[in-house]
Amino acid sequence: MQETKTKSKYTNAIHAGQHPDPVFGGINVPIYQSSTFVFKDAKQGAARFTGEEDGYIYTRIGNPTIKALEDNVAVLENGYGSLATSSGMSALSTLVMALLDSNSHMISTAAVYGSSRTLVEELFSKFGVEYDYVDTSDINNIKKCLKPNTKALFVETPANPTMALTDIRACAQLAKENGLTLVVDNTFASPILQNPLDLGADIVYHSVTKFINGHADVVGGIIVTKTQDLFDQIKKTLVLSGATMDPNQAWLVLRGVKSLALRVEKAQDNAIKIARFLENHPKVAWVNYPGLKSHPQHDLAKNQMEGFGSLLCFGMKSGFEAGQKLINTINIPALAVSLGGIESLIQHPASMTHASISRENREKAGITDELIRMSVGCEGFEDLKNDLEETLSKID
Ligand code: LCS
Repeated sequence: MQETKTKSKYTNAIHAGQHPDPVFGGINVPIYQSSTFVFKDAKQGAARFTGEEDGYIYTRIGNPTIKALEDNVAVLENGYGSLATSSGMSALSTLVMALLDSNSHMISTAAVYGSSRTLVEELFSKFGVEYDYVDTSDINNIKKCLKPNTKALFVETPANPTMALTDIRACAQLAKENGLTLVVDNTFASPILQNPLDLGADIVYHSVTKFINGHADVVGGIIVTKTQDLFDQIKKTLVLSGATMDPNQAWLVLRGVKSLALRVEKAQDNAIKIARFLENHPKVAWVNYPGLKSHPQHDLAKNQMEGFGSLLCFGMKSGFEAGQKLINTINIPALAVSLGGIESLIQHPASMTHASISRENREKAGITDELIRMSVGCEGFEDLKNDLEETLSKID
């Protein structure tokens, strides 16, 4: 399925999977806003359904605009193929449905996006899926939870919102030894900075709402598999569950992805400077950013990532109240959830993105009340720094 694997990520983000409109030569893939596709005759319709003939049938099963996005991200992640979904959450629910059943067990990173955990704890548990959420930054914690019916290991690295990392190569080894499918949520790194399939993972998925689209105007998800077998298994689940993407959504994401490498580069250049600024600020107690030497897994970040990204979290010396004051008064970063967009955002995970997790589980996962998460965008660094400096100066 791949075509431009050997080119740079700048080139692939712009060109992979993209073909000019075959009718008029328009440079962008058109929005094929059609729910269904006309067959020349009954024989052709039947041949499309059996798979004897390639071609489109119905948009839930496949659509040329969605396919262009899928081909693009498959190349960026070095995968066999990819499947676009209606949201990041539907990418995850499709994977759980495809890989697990009422007799099986999964292990996952504890500090994942709040709804990702709640989905399994509250919804899939109703269908008999067993789970353990552990600190996967220590491989021994995963080993301790292995059971005869463990089928899949879900890892989010860097983790939302703690920025803890998990060693993907070590997990891949463990997964291989124990017959597990290793799934990595690569949303925080984006395909520009980390390619889990190259490190031994079987499946990678993204909330494309974040970096891949990058402009806070689409909710979407994507799954990339390493093999055709996994692709076929997941495609069947996705087409049946109907959690597919819409062509309009796909077209917007195709527009966003063209600048992915540039946005990631600029945002992380800002983020490392912001992280250093905060780390040296007398009112800030701690900063978690994989690019700082103080990050406990800084070496792992250098080893498995091609950059440190643009998400960070921190706590104020005077605690929760000071953090709340900061997010209420800061000017440029908007007080809003989501991340990975061109604009900076700031939020309070314990009461917002991770509020659906019990306090006990949140605290065990390191998501304390004082933790503030910032998604650093592509604004001018001096503007972001001056804004933070001025805001901090007004907080006790
Ligand atoms: N995976 C990660 C790492 C996420 O951060 C999110 C959403 C999802 C999956 C789900 O994707 P969605 O369905 O929203 O496209 N994270 C959010 C966050 O931290 N703030 O708002 C949404």
